[in-house]
Amino acid sequence: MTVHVPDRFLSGVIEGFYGPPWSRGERLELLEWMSRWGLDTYFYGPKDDLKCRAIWRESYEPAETEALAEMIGGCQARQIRFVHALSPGLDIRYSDPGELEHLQRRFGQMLALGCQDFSLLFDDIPDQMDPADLGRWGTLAAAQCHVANEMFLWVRQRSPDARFLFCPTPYCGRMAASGLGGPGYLDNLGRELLPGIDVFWTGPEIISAEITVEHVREVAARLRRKPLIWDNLHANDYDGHRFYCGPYSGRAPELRGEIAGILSNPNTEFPLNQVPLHTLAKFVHSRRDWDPRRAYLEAMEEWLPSFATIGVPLALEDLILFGDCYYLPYEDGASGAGLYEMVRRLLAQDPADWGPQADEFRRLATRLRTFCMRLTELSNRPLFHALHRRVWELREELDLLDRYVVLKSASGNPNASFDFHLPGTYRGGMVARLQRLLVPAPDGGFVPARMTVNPGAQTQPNR
Ligand code: GDL
Repeated sequence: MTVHVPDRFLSGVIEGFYGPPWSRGERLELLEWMSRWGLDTYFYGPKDDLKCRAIWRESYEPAETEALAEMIGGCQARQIRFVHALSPGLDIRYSDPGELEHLQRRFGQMLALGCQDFSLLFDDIPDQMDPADLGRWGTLAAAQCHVANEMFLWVRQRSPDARFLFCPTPYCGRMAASGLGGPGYLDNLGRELLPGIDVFWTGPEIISAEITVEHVREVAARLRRKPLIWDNLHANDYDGHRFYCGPYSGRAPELRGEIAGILSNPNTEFPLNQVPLHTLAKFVHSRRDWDPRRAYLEAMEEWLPSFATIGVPLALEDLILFGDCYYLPYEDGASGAGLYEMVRRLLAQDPADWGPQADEFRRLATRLRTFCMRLTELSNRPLFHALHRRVWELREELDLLDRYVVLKSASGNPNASFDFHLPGTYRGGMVARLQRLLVPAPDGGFVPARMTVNPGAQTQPNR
């Protein structure tokens, strides 16, 4: 059988994060966004759909197939490709032919629902194989290629135009450089994986600030195909305190010619993804004048109606100030960065020298705090609930800083004592104490905080 190599650029969304999968209503809203903005692929692979990963051999029950069929139909009605993913890597026995039968039964169930495109994911699994598999295949890459090639041919016989996407065990530059998956993993993949199969790649890192043409060309040479970008730029499942509503950025438009497509795996909380996905679509369709900040400002303007309240409307410039505080993993938006710098400089100085800077900070902080407080009035309750806990935290920090600045300004005494939260309440708890034991260093490593022994039995780092 000759296999045709896909040439259509894929653009769209991966539901592939850890945490609660999106609801039916959210997925249908996503399809509306995608068809409005021109994104063509929806990838179904939530890590916490047990039947995608932990118990991948088990078929879906009728209630589950009903929801999936609805989604497949919704995609077809809008010319959006629906890709179904299985992650068998946690416990698959590569040399057991019965495992291929399980995969075929699972994909067969999805084919019967109208799904035409499939994926096998081998991310986030142990890179050890059992001795029987090792004896038969020699390397993890060879074993995975065997399973993927077999499944790809099986799918193509039933769905001749199928896209078939494969996620390797080392799926970013850092993982490959560390030898994850065994020596020569990517080169083996390049040689042994059939040419019609697309291979996912997240860039130099799992969360890549930048993905350059050069980087992608090197990967393509090893994989012997253009990689398909699985973009975690806006994923937030690895840190419950954060979310990202900044623009799609750090990728030049020229990149599009070097890859098989871009699928974004965004924030776990669906309502927080409007600007990330809208700006991704703008990037995909942009010409040479691509400007992420401009795309962000335009997308924020379109997001503003979702912030309708039961009272006085919220202002766009306040939404932008707020969004700038939750911008991108490695970057604050301009006004968020300005606020941080303002307060950082203030605290580094003797309060006696603060002058008008203290008032300037207080004005900006009050504006942001008021915006945070007014989010409780949002008519869109799912949006409010998605924001609520992080916003509460921002508000508490702004409150704390404001009270600190007021106290120190009034007393003129830098040593005046400052009692605000009952010890052990706000920022307390075991996890917070653990976090204070190792502090981040500028190179991304962690170093022990200076320790003092608390006579009350707990050992705590200096604050
Ligand atoms: C990952 C996981 C992904 C997760 C993301 C961010 C891939 C291929 N896999 O490593 O499911 O959401 O990091 O935490 O990216």
